[in-house]
Amino acid sequence: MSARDVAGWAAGHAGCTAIVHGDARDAALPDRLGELADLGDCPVNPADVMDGLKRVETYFKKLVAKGIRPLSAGGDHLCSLPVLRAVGEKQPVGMIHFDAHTDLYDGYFGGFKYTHGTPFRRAMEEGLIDPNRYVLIGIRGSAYGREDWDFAADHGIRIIGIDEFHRRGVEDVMTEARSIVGDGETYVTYDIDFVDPTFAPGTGTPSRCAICNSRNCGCGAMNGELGRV
Ligand SMILES: [Mn+2]
Repeated sequence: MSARDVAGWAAGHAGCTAIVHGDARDAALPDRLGELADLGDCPVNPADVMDGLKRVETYFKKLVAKGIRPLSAGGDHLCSLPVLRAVGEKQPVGMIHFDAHTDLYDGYFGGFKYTHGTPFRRAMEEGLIDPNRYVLIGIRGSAYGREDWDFAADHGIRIIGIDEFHRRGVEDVMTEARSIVGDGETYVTYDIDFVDPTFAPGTGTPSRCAICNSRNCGCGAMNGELGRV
């Protein structure tokens, strides 16, 4: 499907604004590297979490069915769960996860199952992620226990904590991350608290001793070469 087809499809959906940049003259622009369209905001329900998840899932399943590789931004990390339900529906995806926290808890805030701290535990339970192609990078900061780390260890999920990240450096860590996910379909997710709060203070759970801006850009560049979302 071409970008203009995507735009036409998006225009038929209430609330979607499609923008296609067809005449980019700078070869470095993303538009020259692929066919892109801004599909606007995904429908949500701010008054009902479970209904909101269903709406996001339905929206992204329509995109995936049309052969579109989605790139989404915004919301808290629970928003990744319905996206994974779409991209991992036919077979589990690999995952590179940049974050200060694992978001692999079973329950949060007294046992709630669908929160920003639990999305990837649910995704694992639903068979959406291949644990052997799953790597978390930058983990540190506050925690409520070791349950999430234990779950990761029990399932063979690789955690590269912030101390190891600093010791080895961007190139070495990303080389390992790319070898873990291999050539299969891979979902890349990025929590803003991966970056040190000195540079990105607008997050609910700021965690110090993270990476500076230049190293952050290094991770982004190496993921750009990965070429799949
Ligand atoms: Mn986080």
